[in-house]
Amino acid sequence: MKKTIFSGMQPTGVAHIGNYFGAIKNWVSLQDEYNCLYSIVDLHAITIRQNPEELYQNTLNALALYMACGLDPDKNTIYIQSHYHGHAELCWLLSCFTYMGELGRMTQYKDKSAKNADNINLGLFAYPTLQTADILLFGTHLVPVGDDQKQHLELARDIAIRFNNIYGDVFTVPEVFTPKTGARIKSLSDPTKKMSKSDGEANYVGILDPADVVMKKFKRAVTDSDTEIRYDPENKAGISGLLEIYAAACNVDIAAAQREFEGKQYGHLKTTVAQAVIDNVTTPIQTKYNHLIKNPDHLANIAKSSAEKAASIGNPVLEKTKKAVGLVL
Ligand code: ATP
Ligand code: LTN
Repeated sequence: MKKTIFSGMQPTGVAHIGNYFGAIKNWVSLQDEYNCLYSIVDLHAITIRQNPEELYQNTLNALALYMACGLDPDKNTIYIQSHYHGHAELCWLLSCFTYMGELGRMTQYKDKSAKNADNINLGLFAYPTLQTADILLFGTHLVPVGDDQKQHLELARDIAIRFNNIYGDVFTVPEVFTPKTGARIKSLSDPTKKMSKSDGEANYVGILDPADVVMKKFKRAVTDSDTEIRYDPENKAGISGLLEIYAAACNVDIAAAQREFEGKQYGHLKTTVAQAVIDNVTTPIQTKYNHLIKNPDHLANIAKSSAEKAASIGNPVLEKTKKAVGLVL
Protein backbone atom coordinates (compact mmCIF):
# COMPACT_ATOMS: atom_id res chain seq x y z
CA MET A 1 0.00 0.00 0.00
CA LYS A 2 1.30 3.43 -0.98
CA LYS A 3 1.54 6.01 1.79
CA THR A 4 -0.52 9.20 1.62
CA ILE A 5 0.59 12.77 1.00
CA PHE A 6 -1.50 15.87 1.53
CA SER A 7 -0.52 19.46 0.85
CA GLY A 8 -2.23 22.68 -0.07
CA MET A 9 -1.77 26.20 -1.27
CA GLN A 10 -3.96 29.25 -0.90
CA PRO A 11 -5.41 30.83 -4.05
CA THR A 12 -4.34 34.28 -2.83
CA GLY A 13 -2.72 35.44 -6.05
CA VAL A 14 -0.37 33.86 -8.53
CA ALA A 15 2.16 31.48 -7.03
CA HIS A 16 5.79 32.62 -6.90
CA ILE A 17 9.05 30.74 -7.30
CA GLY A 18 9.22 30.32 -3.49
CA ASN A 19 5.96 28.37 -3.59
CA TYR A 20 7.33 26.39 -6.51
CA PHE A 21 10.72 25.44 -5.04
CA GLY A 22 9.42 25.10 -1.47
CA ALA A 23 6.31 23.10 -2.27
CA ILE A 24 4.98 22.35 -5.77
CA LYS A 25 8.26 21.07 -7.24
CA ASN A 26 8.44 18.47 -4.47
CA TRP A 27 4.81 17.51 -4.95
CA VAL A 28 5.68 16.67 -8.53
CA SER A 29 8.68 14.58 -7.55
CA LEU A 30 6.68 12.60 -4.99
CA GLN A 31 3.62 11.87 -7.14
CA ASP A 32 4.70 8.40 -8.29
CA GLU A 33 5.77 7.10 -4.92
CA TYR A 34 2.73 8.17 -2.85
CA ASN A 35 -1.04 8.52 -2.98
CA CYS A 36 -1.24 12.29 -3.23
CA LEU A 37 -3.95 14.82 -2.49
CA TYR A 38 -3.20 18.42 -3.40
CA SER A 39 -5.76 21.01 -2.51
CA ILE A 40 -6.43 24.61 -3.41
CA VAL A 41 -7.28 25.79 0.07
CA ASP A 42 -9.85 28.51 -0.59
CA LEU A 43 -11.33 28.28 2.93
CA HIS A 44 -7.92 29.27 4.29
CA ALA A 45 -7.67 32.13 1.80
CA ILE A 46 -10.80 33.85 3.12
CA THR A 47 -9.25 34.29 6.58
CA ILE A 48 -7.82 37.45 4.94
CA ARG A 49 -10.37 39.61 3.10
CA GLN A 50 -10.40 38.66 -0.61
CA ASN A 51 -11.93 40.31 -3.64
CA PRO A 52 -14.60 37.73 -4.67
CA GLU A 53 -13.98 37.95 -8.43
CA GLU A 54 -10.23 37.62 -7.92
CA LEU A 55 -10.59 34.72 -5.50
CA TYR A 56 -12.86 32.91 -7.96
CA GLN A 57 -10.45 33.38 -10.85
CA ASN A 58 -7.33 32.62 -8.78
CA THR A 59 -8.89 29.36 -7.60
CA LEU A 60 -9.57 28.12 -11.13
CA ASN A 61 -6.19 29.36 -12.33
CA ALA A 62 -4.44 27.53 -9.49
CA LEU A 63 -5.77 24.23 -10.76
CA ALA A 64 -4.27 24.92 -14.20
CA LEU A 65 -1.05 26.04 -12.56
CA TYR A 66 -0.68 22.86 -10.51
CA MET A 67 -1.06 20.84 -13.68
CA ALA A 68 1.28 23.10 -15.66
CA CYS A 69 3.91 22.55 -12.96
CA GLY A 70 3.72 18.83 -13.69
CA LEU A 71 1.05 17.39 -11.42
CA ASP A 72 -0.81 14.71 -13.33
CA PRO A 73 -4.56 14.71 -12.46
CA ASP A 74 -4.73 10.98 -13.19
CA LYS A 75 -2.10 10.22 -10.56
CA ASN A 76 -3.04 12.85 -7.97
CA THR A 77 -6.25 14.06 -6.40
CA ILE A 78 -6.17 17.77 -7.22
CA TYR A 79 -9.24 19.56 -5.88
CA ILE A 80 -10.75 22.65 -4.31
CA GLN A 81 -10.98 22.45 -0.52
CA SER A 82 -14.48 23.95 -0.23
CA HIS A 83 -15.84 21.28 -2.61
CA TYR A 84 -15.57 18.74 0.16
CA HIS A 85 -17.48 19.52 3.37
CA GLY A 86 -15.27 17.17 5.41
CA HIS A 87 -12.62 19.85 5.94
CA ALA A 88 -14.93 22.30 7.70
CA GLU A 89 -16.62 19.52 9.66
CA LEU A 90 -13.44 17.93 10.97
CA CYS A 91 -12.12 21.42 11.73
CA TRP A 92 -14.99 21.94 14.17
CA LEU A 93 -14.38 18.60 15.86
CA LEU A 94 -10.67 19.33 16.19
CA SER A 95 -11.24 22.86 17.41
CA CYS A 96 -12.51 21.23 20.60
CA PHE A 97 -9.04 19.68 20.96
CA THR A 98 -6.97 22.78 20.17
CA TYR A 99 -5.93 25.16 22.95
CA MET A 100 -6.21 28.92 22.58
CA GLY A 101 -2.65 29.24 23.93
CA GLU A 102 -1.31 27.02 21.14
CA LEU A 103 -3.01 29.06 18.42
CA GLY A 104 -1.86 32.33 19.96
CA ARG A 105 1.76 31.19 19.68
CA MET A 106 1.66 30.59 15.91
CA THR A 107 4.05 32.97 14.11
CA GLN A 108 1.92 33.06 10.96
CA TYR A 109 -1.04 34.21 13.07
CA LYS A 110 1.08 36.89 14.72
CA ASP A 111 2.45 38.10 11.34
CA LYS A 112 -0.92 38.10 9.62
CA SER A 113 -2.76 39.76 12.47
CA ALA A 114 -0.10 42.50 12.58
CA LYS A 115 -0.58 43.06 8.83
CA ASN A 116 -4.40 42.98 9.08
CA ALA A 117 -5.01 44.72 12.38
CA ASP A 118 -8.56 45.73 11.37
CA ASN A 119 -9.63 42.15 10.65
CA ILE A 120 -8.28 39.73 13.26
CA ASN A 121 -11.08 37.23 12.89
CA LEU A 122 -11.85 33.83 14.40
CA GLY A 123 -11.00 32.07 11.12
CA LEU A 124 -7.51 33.58 11.07
CA PHE A 125 -6.98 32.39 14.65
CA ALA A 126 -8.32 28.90 13.90
CA TYR A 127 -6.43 28.64 10.59
CA PRO A 128 -3.98 25.98 11.91
CA THR A 129 -6.87 23.81 13.14
CA LEU A 130 -8.40 23.84 9.66
CA GLN A 131 -4.97 22.94 8.29
CA THR A 132 -4.77 20.10 10.83
CA ALA A 133 -8.19 18.89 9.66
CA ASP A 134 -7.00 18.95 6.01
CA ILE A 135 -4.12 16.71 6.92
CA LEU A 136 -5.71 14.29 9.39
CA LEU A 137 -8.82 13.78 7.24
CA PHE A 138 -6.96 11.53 4.81
CA GLY A 139 -4.73 9.50 7.11
CA THR A 140 -1.81 11.54 5.75
CA HIS A 141 1.70 10.24 6.38
CA LEU A 142 3.75 13.03 4.80
CA VAL A 143 3.18 16.76 4.24
CA PRO A 144 5.55 18.48 1.79
CA VAL A 145 5.71 22.23 2.58
CA GLY A 146 8.13 25.14 2.83
CA ASP A 147 10.00 25.94 6.03
CA ASP A 148 7.44 28.46 7.27
CA GLN A 149 4.84 25.71 7.75
CA LYS A 150 6.86 23.59 10.16
CA GLN A 151 5.23 25.14 13.22
CA HIS A 152 1.74 24.36 11.88
CA LEU A 153 2.83 20.78 11.23
CA GLU A 154 4.09 20.43 14.80
CA LEU A 155 0.66 21.55 16.01
CA ALA A 156 -1.09 19.08 13.69
CA ARG A 157 1.00 16.29 15.18
CA ASP A 158 0.25 17.45 18.75
CA ILE A 159 -3.50 17.53 18.08
CA ALA A 160 -3.43 14.06 16.47
CA ILE A 161 -1.48 12.60 19.38
CA ARG A 162 -3.73 14.33 21.94
CA PHE A 163 -6.86 12.94 20.30
CA ASN A 164 -5.39 9.44 19.94
CA ASN A 165 -4.36 9.43 23.60
CA ILE A 166 -7.98 9.95 24.59
CA TYR A 167 -9.82 7.84 21.99
CA GLY A 168 -7.33 5.29 20.63
CA ASP A 169 -5.72 5.17 17.21
CA VAL A 170 -8.04 7.35 15.15
CA PHE A 171 -5.52 9.55 13.35
CA THR A 172 -2.26 8.90 11.54
CA VAL A 173 0.40 11.21 12.99
CA PRO A 174 1.86 13.09 9.98
CA GLU A 175 5.51 13.85 9.23
CA VAL A 176 6.72 17.06 7.61
CA PHE A 177 8.80 17.05 4.43
CA THR A 178 10.88 20.11 3.50
CA PRO A 179 13.37 20.16 0.60
CA LYS A 180 17.13 20.48 1.19
CA THR A 181 17.34 23.42 -1.20
CA GLY A 182 14.53 25.93 -1.67
CA ALA A 183 12.60 25.47 1.59
CA ARG A 184 12.85 29.20 2.33
CA ILE A 185 13.37 31.32 -0.78
CA LYS A 186 14.21 34.89 0.17
CA SER A 187 12.48 38.10 -0.86
CA LEU A 188 14.34 39.96 -3.61
CA SER A 189 13.68 43.36 -2.04
CA ASP A 190 14.44 42.35 1.56
CA PRO A 191 16.49 39.15 1.55
CA THR A 192 16.28 38.81 5.33
CA LYS A 193 12.60 37.90 4.84
CA LYS A 194 10.96 35.04 2.95
CA MET A 195 9.56 35.68 -0.52
CA SER A 196 5.83 36.22 -0.07
CA LYS A 197 2.78 36.92 -2.24
CA SER A 198 1.56 39.55 0.16
CA ASP A 199 4.69 41.73 0.40
CA GLY A 200 4.54 43.64 -2.88
CA GLU A 201 5.44 42.93 -6.52
CA ALA A 202 9.17 43.67 -6.29
CA ASN A 203 9.80 41.07 -3.59
CA TYR A 204 8.71 38.04 -5.58
CA VAL A 205 9.03 36.44 -9.00
CA GLY A 206 5.65 35.11 -10.06
CA ILE A 207 5.61 31.81 -11.92
CA LEU A 208 3.56 33.57 -14.60
CA ASP A 209 5.75 36.70 -14.82
CA PRO A 210 6.93 37.31 -18.43
CA ALA A 211 10.65 36.75 -19.07
CA ASP A 212 11.50 40.46 -19.26
CA VAL A 213 9.82 41.08 -15.91
CA VAL A 214 11.71 38.17 -14.32
CA MET A 215 14.99 39.59 -15.64
CA LYS A 216 14.16 43.09 -14.41
CA LYS A 217 13.22 41.87 -10.92
CA PHE A 218 16.47 39.92 -10.53
CA LYS A 219 18.54 42.85 -11.80
CA ARG A 220 17.00 44.99 -9.06
CA ALA A 221 17.49 42.36 -6.34
CA VAL A 222 18.98 43.82 -3.16
CA THR A 223 22.52 42.54 -2.46
CA ASP A 224 25.37 44.24 -0.55
CA SER A 225 28.25 46.66 -1.11
CA ASP A 226 30.88 43.92 -1.07
CA THR A 227 32.06 42.16 -4.27
CA GLU A 228 32.56 38.53 -3.26
CA ILE A 229 30.03 35.87 -4.29
CA ARG A 230 29.88 33.57 -1.29
CA TYR A 231 27.11 31.63 0.48
CA ASP A 232 26.81 33.23 3.89
CA PRO A 233 23.16 33.79 4.87
CA GLU A 234 24.09 35.65 8.09
CA ASN A 235 26.25 38.32 6.50
CA LYS A 236 25.35 38.16 2.81
CA ALA A 237 21.62 37.48 2.74
CA GLY A 238 21.01 38.82 -0.79
CA ILE A 239 23.83 36.93 -2.50
CA SER A 240 23.03 33.76 -0.53
CA GLY A 241 19.36 34.05 -1.55
CA LEU A 242 20.34 34.29 -5.21
CA LEU A 243 22.69 31.30 -4.95
CA GLU A 244 19.90 29.30 -3.36
CA ILE A 245 17.48 30.17 -6.18
CA TYR A 246 20.14 29.20 -8.73
CA ALA A 247 20.78 25.88 -6.96
CA ALA A 248 17.05 25.09 -6.85
CA ALA A 249 16.47 26.11 -10.48
CA CYS A 250 19.41 24.04 -11.78
CA ASN A 251 19.08 21.11 -9.36
CA VAL A 252 22.60 21.50 -8.02
CA ASP A 253 23.73 21.92 -4.42
CA ILE A 254 24.68 25.29 -2.96
CA ALA A 255 28.41 24.47 -2.94
CA ALA A 256 28.34 23.73 -6.67
CA ALA A 257 26.39 26.94 -7.30
CA GLN A 258 28.97 28.94 -5.35
CA ARG A 259 31.87 27.39 -7.29
CA GLU A 260 30.24 28.35 -10.57
CA PHE A 261 30.26 32.04 -9.64
CA GLU A 262 33.69 32.25 -8.00
CA GLY A 263 35.46 35.45 -9.05
CA LYS A 264 32.44 36.65 -11.04
CA GLN A 265 30.62 39.96 -10.61
CA TYR A 266 27.24 40.52 -8.97
CA GLY A 267 25.68 41.65 -12.28
CA HIS A 268 26.66 38.36 -13.89
CA LEU A 269 25.18 36.39 -10.97
CA LYS A 270 21.86 38.25 -11.21
CA THR A 271 21.40 37.77 -14.95
CA THR A 272 22.53 34.13 -14.86
CA VAL A 273 20.11 33.30 -12.04
CA ALA A 274 17.31 35.11 -13.87
CA GLN A 275 18.04 33.18 -17.08
CA ALA A 276 18.10 29.85 -15.23
CA VAL A 277 14.69 30.63 -13.70
CA ILE A 278 13.31 31.70 -17.09
CA ASP A 279 14.65 28.65 -18.96
CA ASN A 280 14.06 25.95 -16.35
CA VAL A 281 10.98 27.16 -14.51
CA THR A 282 8.80 30.00 -15.78
CA THR A 283 8.87 29.50 -19.57
CA PRO A 284 8.10 25.76 -19.63
CA ILE A 285 5.37 26.16 -17.00
CA GLN A 286 3.80 29.12 -18.83
CA THR A 287 3.68 27.22 -22.12
CA LYS A 288 1.66 24.43 -20.51
CA TYR A 289 -0.44 26.83 -18.44
CA ASN A 290 -1.52 28.90 -21.45
CA HIS A 291 -2.67 25.72 -23.14
CA LEU A 292 -4.60 24.37 -20.13
CA ILE A 293 -6.34 27.62 -19.29
CA LYS A 294 -8.04 27.58 -22.71
CA ASN A 295 -10.21 24.67 -21.62
CA PRO A 296 -12.06 25.66 -18.41
CA ASP A 297 -14.63 22.87 -18.77
CA HIS A 298 -11.89 20.28 -18.62
CA LEU A 299 -10.49 21.93 -15.48
CA ALA A 300 -13.94 22.07 -13.86
CA ASN A 301 -14.45 18.35 -14.57
CA ILE A 302 -11.13 17.45 -12.98
CA ALA A 303 -11.96 19.55 -9.90
CA LYS A 304 -15.35 17.88 -9.53
CA SER A 305 -14.27 14.27 -9.90
CA SER A 306 -11.23 14.85 -7.67
CA ALA A 307 -13.38 16.32 -4.89
CA GLU A 308 -15.53 13.18 -5.04
CA LYS A 309 -12.41 11.06 -4.73
CA ALA A 310 -11.20 13.15 -1.77
CA ALA A 311 -14.60 12.65 -0.09
CA SER A 312 -14.40 8.90 -0.56
CA ILE A 313 -11.04 8.84 1.25
CA GLY A 314 -11.99 11.38 3.94
CA ASN A 315 -15.50 10.22 4.87
CA PRO A 316 -14.46 7.03 6.70
CA VAL A 317 -11.99 9.02 8.84
CA LEU A 318 -14.64 11.65 9.55
CA GLU A 319 -17.10 8.96 10.64
CA LYS A 320 -14.51 7.29 12.83
CA THR A 321 -13.80 10.62 14.51
CA LYS A 322 -17.48 11.35 15.16
CA LYS A 323 -17.99 7.87 16.52
CA ALA A 324 -14.96 8.17 18.79
CA VAL A 325 -16.26 11.30 20.51
CA GLY A 326 -19.75 9.82 20.89
CA LEU A 327 -21.79 11.53 18.18
CA VAL A 328 -24.81 9.54 17.01
CA LEU A 329 -24.25 8.57 13.37
P1 ATP B 1 1.19 34.63 1.61
O1 ATP B 1 2.41 35.45 1.36
O2 ATP B 1 -0.05 35.15 0.97
O3 ATP B 1 1.03 34.23 3.05
P2 ATP B 1 2.70 32.46 0.69
O4 ATP B 1 3.47 33.01 -0.42
O5 ATP B 1 3.36 32.25 2.01
O6 ATP B 1 1.39 33.29 0.86
P3 ATP B 1 1.17 30.00 0.80
O7 ATP B 1 0.00 29.74 -0.07
O8 ATP B 1 0.88 30.37 2.21
O9 ATP B 1 2.09 31.10 0.16
O10 ATP B 1 2.15 28.77 0.77
C1 ATP B 1 2.09 27.70 -0.11
C2 ATP B 1 3.30 26.80 0.04
O11 ATP B 1 4.48 27.49 -0.39
C3 ATP B 1 3.58 26.37 1.49
O12 ATP B 1 4.03 25.03 1.48
C4 ATP B 1 4.70 27.27 1.92
O13 ATP B 1 5.49 26.70 2.92
C5 ATP B 1 5.47 27.44 0.63
N1 ATP B 1 6.20 28.71 0.61
C6 ATP B 1 5.67 29.95 0.73
N2 ATP B 1 6.64 30.89 0.65
C7 ATP B 1 7.82 30.23 0.46
C8 ATP B 1 9.17 30.63 0.30
N3 ATP B 1 9.51 31.90 0.31
N4 ATP B 1 10.11 29.68 0.12
C9 ATP B 1 9.77 28.38 0.10
N5 ATP B 1 8.52 27.91 0.25
C10 ATP B 1 7.54 28.82 0.44
N1 LTN C 1 -1.12 26.94 5.51
C1 LTN C 1 -0.52 26.47 4.29
C2 LTN C 1 -1.51 26.01 3.28
C3 LTN C 1 -2.19 24.78 3.76
C4 LTN C 1 -1.59 23.49 3.90
C5 LTN C 1 -2.63 22.65 4.39
C6 LTN C 1 -0.31 23.00 3.69
C7 LTN C 1 -3.48 24.66 4.16
N2 LTN C 1 -3.74 23.39 4.52
C8 LTN C 1 -2.37 21.31 4.68
C9 LTN C 1 -0.09 21.66 3.97
C10 LTN C 1 -1.10 20.83 4.46
C11 LTN C 1 0.31 27.59 3.73
O1 LTN C 1 0.99 27.36 2.84
N3 LTN C 1 0.24 28.76 4.20
